[in-house]
Amino acid sequence: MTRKNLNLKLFEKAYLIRRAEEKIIEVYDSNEMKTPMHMSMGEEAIVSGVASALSGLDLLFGTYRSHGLYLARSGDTFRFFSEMFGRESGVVRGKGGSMHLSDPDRGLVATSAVVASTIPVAVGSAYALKKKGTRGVSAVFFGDGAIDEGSFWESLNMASLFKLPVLFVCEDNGFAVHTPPALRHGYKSISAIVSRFNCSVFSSTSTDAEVVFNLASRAKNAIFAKQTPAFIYLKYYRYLEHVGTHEDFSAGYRSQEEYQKWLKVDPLKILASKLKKLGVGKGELDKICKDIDLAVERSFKKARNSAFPNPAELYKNVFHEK
Ligand SMILES: Cc1ncc(C[n+]2csc(CCOP(=O)(O)OP(=O)(O)O)c2C)c(N)n1
Repeated sequence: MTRKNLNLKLFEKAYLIRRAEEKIIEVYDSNEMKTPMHMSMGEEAIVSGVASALSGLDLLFGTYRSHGLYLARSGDTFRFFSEMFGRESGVVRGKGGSMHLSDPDRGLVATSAVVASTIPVAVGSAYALKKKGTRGVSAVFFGDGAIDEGSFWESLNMASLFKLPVLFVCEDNGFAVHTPPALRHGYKSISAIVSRFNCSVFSSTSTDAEVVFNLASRAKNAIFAKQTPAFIYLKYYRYLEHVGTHEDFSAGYRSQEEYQKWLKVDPLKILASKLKKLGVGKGELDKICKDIDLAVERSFKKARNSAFPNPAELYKNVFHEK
């Protein structure tokens, strides 16, 4: 793929994620969407970059902040919005909401509201991939807060010991809810500690999706070349509050100035200006955006008018079936 085509693909994914979340913001305060909402705005370079470096053989696992992951993998805004509205046509038939998007048929195995809970599951899946001889990896996305859980370290240890094809993707937005790492960690650098394991470590503070794509591609190659797991440490800035669709600068734990700095390197801005340099005209880019806007509008409307699940379905496809 040419650089231009790669950046076009990354832009399309990132723009779709941003537009889909902007649509959520338009209605969320009306309470039609009953699910708690953890927005991913600011994070688009990570999900679109890593997801584009993975293939259909690779499995994905995420957290409650996985709108981008689902959309980057599927591009399916109709099932996405349907899930937010709690409709039968939703990703998990309206029963999971924003925090439990999963689409095993497309390789998105699970996302969960319980911090760090998908990490050991991803390690188990990687064990299965290795046993079956499938040339795929289990890529698991989590925040820096998940590093505070014992299950992360146990999972890293097992993956390193058994030489499993796990791609650990740590998305550090600087806080676990409102608490910075300095108040949570008895060490300075996550990457430095993880690199003491039998695990390849990569890191970047870039919000350029192409940089993330290249890093994830190298990490994936290292998994097979060295027969070890790989860990990618990436920084981003969460634009909105921890849970909800508003800004929260009045909460006092972070500053507007910091936000303004990150806005200058907004992932979409970076991709758009790079595309310009790569010869994509304004008309071409506007057309791409317009087509995505239209698809988002249509699927949003259709989802909003779709049917709720039948109440008789309440206990079907859940943990404890009746
Ligand atoms: C096992 C568990 N403990 C505590 C919580 C409450 N909780 C929800 S989000 C969160 C912070 C997680 O921060 P991080 O992993 O960095 O993710 P981010 O929200 O920054 O994406 C906590 C402690 C939870 N959901 N699960």
